[in-house]
Amino acid sequence: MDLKRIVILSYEEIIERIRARYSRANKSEISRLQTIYNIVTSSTQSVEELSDVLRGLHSFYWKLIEIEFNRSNVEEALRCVTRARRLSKKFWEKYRYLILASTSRESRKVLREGRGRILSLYKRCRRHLLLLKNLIVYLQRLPSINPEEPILIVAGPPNVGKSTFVRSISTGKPEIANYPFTTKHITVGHRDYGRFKLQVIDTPGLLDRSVEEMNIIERRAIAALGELKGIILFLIDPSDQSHLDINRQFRIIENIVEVLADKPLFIGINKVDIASKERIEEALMKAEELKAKGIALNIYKLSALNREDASNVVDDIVSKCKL
Ligand SMILES: Nc1nc2c(ncn2[C@@H]2O[C@H](COP(=O)(O)OP(=O)(O)OP(=O)(O)O)[C@@H](O)[C@H]2O)c(=O)[nH]1
Ligand SMILES: [Mg+2]
Repeated sequence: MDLKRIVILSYEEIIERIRARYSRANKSEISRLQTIYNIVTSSTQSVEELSDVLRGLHSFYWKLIEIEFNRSNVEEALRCVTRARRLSKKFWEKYRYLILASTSRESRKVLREGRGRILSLYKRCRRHLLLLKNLIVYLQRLPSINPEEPILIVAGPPNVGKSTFVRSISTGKPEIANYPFTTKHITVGHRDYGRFKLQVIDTPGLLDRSVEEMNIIERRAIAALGELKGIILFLIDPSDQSHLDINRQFRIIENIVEVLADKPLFIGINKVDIASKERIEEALMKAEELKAKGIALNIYKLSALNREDASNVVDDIVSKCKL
């Protein structure tokens, strides 16, 4: 999507622009009204392009928009601005005619009325214009993901090493820190396999609660897990660094099984360099249960800090999924 050229001004910015242009010239009433009409039109022109972009947007991006902005608010905003554009054209045509038909004394009054009617259309859209302006900035910052190309989604509880894994095996450079919810947004890195580029998606951590109870940060991860046709690597942390015990970490998988639908799921028992043997065994047993039930396709023991380890995992997943 090409959003770089799309700009929508807020109501205040539109007024500011009109003021700057208005004070410059000693113009006739007609050209003053034309200036106003031209400015409101050009400042909101992108609303049509934005509508086109939104119409073609993949459901993953729509899910994210829903989380941040609420879909009906976006649709209402588009309707409001589109209506203002349509009606301001009518008013411009009407008042241009009225100015032409009036005496020079009347024409000032007619101009004032025409300007008032055009501007009040946009004033009514004040909060909608702001929403669309923010939406464009938000869309411009979203990672570019091609839903048709292979995707590996790295998910799991907070602080288990998801970002470390993504950094180890791809061009992605997500922030890493030893506390939960370091990652707050979806990011993407790439891993080149020659015949294709694997898109590796880092997601925010999930807690063991129902999807309905999840906060906005977790729901961003759910948007990726639910809407992208990807392979999932779910990481588990059996070390003492984990904030959730092993049972609770595995419960997350049960909670999101429906979201995952039939996507291939792999389990990575991470941080084996610092976890105790007993806890690794405990995690392995849990993972084996999921494998026996056909929920997980394969299980890996790894340390995401070790690039070779992490690379072997992703290469095996790619070959098992015949990408
Ligand atoms: N010893 C060891 N530490 C690891 C390993 N993987 C990650 N860590 C450490 O675990 C901490 C959390 O790593 P992150 O990669 O930020 O974890 P995350 O899952 O992305 O965390 P959130 O984004 O907060 O959900 C960091 O201090 C990492 O250095 C590992 O395999 N071994
Ligand atoms: Mg992270």
